[in-house]
Amino acid sequence: MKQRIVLLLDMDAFFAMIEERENPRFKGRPVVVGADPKEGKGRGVVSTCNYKAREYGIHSAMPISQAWRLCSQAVFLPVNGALYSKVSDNIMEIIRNHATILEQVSQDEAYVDLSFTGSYIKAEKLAERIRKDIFKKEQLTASCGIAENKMVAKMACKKAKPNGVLVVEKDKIDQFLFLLKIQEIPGVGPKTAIVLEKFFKKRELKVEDVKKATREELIDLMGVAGDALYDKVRGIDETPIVVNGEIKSIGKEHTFAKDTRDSEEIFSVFYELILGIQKELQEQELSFKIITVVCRFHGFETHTKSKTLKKVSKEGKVLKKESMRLLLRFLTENLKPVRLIGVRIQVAGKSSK
Ligand code: TTP
Ligand code: MG
Repeated sequence: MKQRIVLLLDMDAFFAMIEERENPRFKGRPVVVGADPKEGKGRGVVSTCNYKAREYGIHSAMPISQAWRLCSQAVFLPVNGALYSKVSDNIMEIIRNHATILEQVSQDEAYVDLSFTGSYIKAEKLAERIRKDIFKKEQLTASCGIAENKMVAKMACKKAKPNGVLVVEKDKIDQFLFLLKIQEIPGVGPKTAIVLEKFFKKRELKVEDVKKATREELIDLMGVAGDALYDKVRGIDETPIVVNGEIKSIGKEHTFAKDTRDSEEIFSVFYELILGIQKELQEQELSFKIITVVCRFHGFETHTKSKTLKKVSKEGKVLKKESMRLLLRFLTENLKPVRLIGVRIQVAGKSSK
């Protein structure tokens, strides 16, 4: 069976980092986003805070009055939901430019299927490219966990934070889980931890301790949650990535390190982009009808050209021929150096085999 590679990308201190970006004067200061602290008398909670504020013990869901007591000199800001939603959409769009199968699980977090890269090394390189792209376009940092399933990817991402990537290969999962506290397994809260501590007659349980119980014992203790926990402590999770909505388009783009008119360079990069799309088309058995090529020239002048096919196709050679034609038209019509090229197809549906 083909190896599964799952990426979990989660933005760092999401709301707070957006506020820092918008207000450079807050740089280096603790920033808390949430309810109004009203000089310590405020009600409501902290939505999030930056990493500087976390050094004072402040965290999400903490009463805002407590956050005030911990660090009254922090910058306290209200939640600007409309702005964060817009940024969230932009982030998801950036990720979609690199990979198609994506499940957004919250405003700042998405699982992405990177199995198509074929190896953990290539998946890690792609994760770095996505992070770089997000930073370039939004001046925000993201962290990534990469593993063969969603649960381990999520745990790896947490360990990679802030601004990092952690890959946990399949044969390293046991080692990764070995010394973690049982509460670090997603879904194990304080109440479950107490139930387990009673059962094992031991405090501060590690994942390794819980592995000593049989499946039956855990089911007796916790019902279906116990059944799931038996697998979780072994790093087993077969939950699929559920794409939100339908896959509407597949696109790839490349920004040249230096603006160029070297047609050999331009066409060879373009060909790689086409191959990438072709691979995804085949893997997901999709067909297309509209092809769009984008070209950004020196000075940020951006143009797109599209071709609508007479009938739906799933053929890589059709994609190649038509998109190369569009690119050629760009290069003959405009003689400026090229900064970015991209190609996108509008998915028409599942192709019949
Ligand atoms: P998280 O990803 O949980 O937190 P974060 O991005 O602020 O920090 P990090 O991932 O680096 O640990 O949540 C994303 C956003 O969701 C967060 O910026 C604010 C919001 N949020 C709340 O409003 N209330 C909460 O209790 C949590 C956990 C998050
Ligand atoms: Mg986050």
